[in-house]
Amino acid sequence: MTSVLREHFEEAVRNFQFEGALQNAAPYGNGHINDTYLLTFANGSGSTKIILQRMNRQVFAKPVELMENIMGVTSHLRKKIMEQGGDPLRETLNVIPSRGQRPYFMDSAGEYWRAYRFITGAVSLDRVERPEDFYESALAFGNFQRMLADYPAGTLHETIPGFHDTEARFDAFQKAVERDICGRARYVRKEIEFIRARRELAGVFNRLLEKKELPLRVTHNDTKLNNVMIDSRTRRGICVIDLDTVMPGLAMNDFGDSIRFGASTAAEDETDLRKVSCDMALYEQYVKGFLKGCAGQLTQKEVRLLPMGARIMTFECGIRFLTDYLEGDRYFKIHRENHNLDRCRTQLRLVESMEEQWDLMNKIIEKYQ
Ligand code: ADP
Ligand code: GN1
Ligand code: MG
Repeated sequence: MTSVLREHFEEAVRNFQFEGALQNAAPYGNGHINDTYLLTFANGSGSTKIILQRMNRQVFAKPVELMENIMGVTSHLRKKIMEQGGDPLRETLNVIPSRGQRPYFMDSAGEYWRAYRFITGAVSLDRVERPEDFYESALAFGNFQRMLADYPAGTLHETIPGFHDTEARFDAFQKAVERDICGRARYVRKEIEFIRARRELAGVFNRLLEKKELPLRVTHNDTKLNNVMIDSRTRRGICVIDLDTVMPGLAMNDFGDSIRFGASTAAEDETDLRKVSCDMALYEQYVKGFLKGCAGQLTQKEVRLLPMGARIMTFECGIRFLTDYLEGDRYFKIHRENHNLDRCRTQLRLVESMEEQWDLMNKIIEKYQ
């Protein structure tokens, strides 16, 4: 931590309603967007863990609106969880207010911080360890969507406009290639061609939306496996986290984003592309869990389009990583040179793998429809 960041970090710690003496603080997790810290406070004979996050201001221009979304959504979920006899302290995020009674704290540099109770006795996985874990994550994301089906969608702020507008992502990519501000386009001709050859894929959902053939639902929009907490003892998917992008969206995209990350045979940043493919057994687990979690709410058309969601979300993510590489790595956190390029390559390889297995992906859906 730089000394300036430390100063603001300490300012933030002082300004939330935490109890006890700070024992330990360390960066935490593998998110690509926010700065996340795990804090441990000693109180009485025990200790309390807290997640403190500095929200990414480059990505989220309106953190106050964002926290308004999170307060609304978590209150709604809390009510449902209690009605079902669940544990609201473990099954949804719990925001800890600032000393000024707000769900965030703005430090003297104008950066926004927020704090959550740490969900104990649970893990967030960066890779599927057992197929059942992936099934559980699918159930959790499906349930999440179902529990928010009656949420007043019109009250949600759009925290990132056009977040999954794949066509707009495609256009931004084309611009980035044209401008080529870092002179990197010459290294990625093959990837550029791969994306350009699939231009039509980017517009598939927009065409259907224009024809009013798809419903907008309250969706999570960032359904990576590490955005769901799995109970360490029961191995149940207990809590969906990372609610920054909860907005009206498409069910297929929530399904698809999970597949691109969790059904891959390799890590998102694997450099040996021979190791990367879309695992059909994992895909099937997810189909099963997600449909069960959504409990019959999806239309036939949506169910039929789930494989398309996987292909499009993977394609879009590849486009986003390559765009960021071309623009000088300004959006996603990187930990090594060419990190975004490596990530882009796995996504494009996965798109290819899905294309190779396209019939099977659709057959599996038919089996559960
Ligand atoms: P990002 O937007 O950067 O991905 P997340 O909100 O997903 O940030 O947080 C990063 C990681 O921190 C998560 O993947 C998870 O491992 C952990 N985490 C976040 N919130 C909690 C929580 N309330 N309890 C336990 N772990 C959490
Ligand atoms: C980001 O925040 P995180 O790491 O859960 C990104 C997703 C991408 C993902 C790729 C707000 O997710 O859209 O699919 O990285 N989140 C945002 O790993 O852009
Ligand atoms: Mg996350």
